[in-house]
Amino acid sequence: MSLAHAAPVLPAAAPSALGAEVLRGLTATPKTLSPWLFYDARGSELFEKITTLPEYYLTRTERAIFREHASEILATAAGDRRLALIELGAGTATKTGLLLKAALERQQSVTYCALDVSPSALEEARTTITSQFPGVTVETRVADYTENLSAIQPLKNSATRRLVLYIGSSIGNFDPADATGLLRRLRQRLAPGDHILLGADHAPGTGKDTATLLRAYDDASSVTAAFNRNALVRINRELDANFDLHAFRHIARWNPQHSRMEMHLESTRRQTVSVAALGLNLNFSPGETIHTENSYKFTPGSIAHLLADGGFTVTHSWTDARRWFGVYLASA
Ligand code: AVJ
Repeated sequence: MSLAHAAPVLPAAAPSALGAEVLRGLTATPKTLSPWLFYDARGSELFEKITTLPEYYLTRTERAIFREHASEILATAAGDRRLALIELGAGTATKTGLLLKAALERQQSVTYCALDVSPSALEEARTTITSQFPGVTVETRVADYTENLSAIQPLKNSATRRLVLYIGSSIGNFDPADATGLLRRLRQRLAPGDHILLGADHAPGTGKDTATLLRAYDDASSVTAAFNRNALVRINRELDANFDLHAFRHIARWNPQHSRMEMHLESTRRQTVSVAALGLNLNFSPGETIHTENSYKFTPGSIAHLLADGGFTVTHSWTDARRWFGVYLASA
């Protein structure tokens, strides 16, 4: 059959998850993009670099808490049972080693189930953990834990308790209602006596000033700025857009009403950007921003409240000497 007279083929509307998100977010007022967009290969690399910046205290502070308290954390979660560990958004699982080591000091073998959307990160996690800790059986699940927690199945052996690791302040990316929803869905998959270990960054107040937070999200070497702009780099490449990277400024601001750090990309001038793959033309006025990320900051009270809404009870918490970061153990 000849196609010579067939109707012209129109570009499929938003064929990909990225296309759907760009269509939704950049045609909204105000313009927004979801932070998951940052994490292509380059963005994941930039984030890894952020975690080693002098200004980004979060990763090293949480690691120091684990270094000091891992045995106590594991002992408290275990009680008189064996533990199985599950990690949400495991990534390459660089901080998890400290907890696995402490688990292996209590029991000869440990199963560790790592969930992440990135197959390559999970393979890296498997390789490092199995070589470092022969006693750990690594299971990996490629899954978006915000949509699918089916990797977490009831245990056949009731002598084992589960400890779900949700560390690194990842919870901070969710609005309170979404965070509560996620915790509730997780709670449904757990049994009484199972625990969640939640790492949360603390709001400014006693011991931490707002300037410390602003520096953590707007570092002197501009790695965070590059991480933020990477959302546009990715849209240019994957959706054939023409964002001028020099015409969008990285902004980090503290929002005290919502107790969150925000990242935006601010248009430095009036401009029109085309996203060819979506057949979209976007107008920006000078100073208009794309809101790219929220990072909620907590107090011990607000975390206890959030966990309670999710069906968990905080039993113990640990922090650093400056109280900049908190690690919260809560029972199902
Ligand atoms: C990976 C969500 C915990 O919010 O601090 C780092 C991401 N954004 N610098 C955070 C991020 C800017 C990070 N989380």
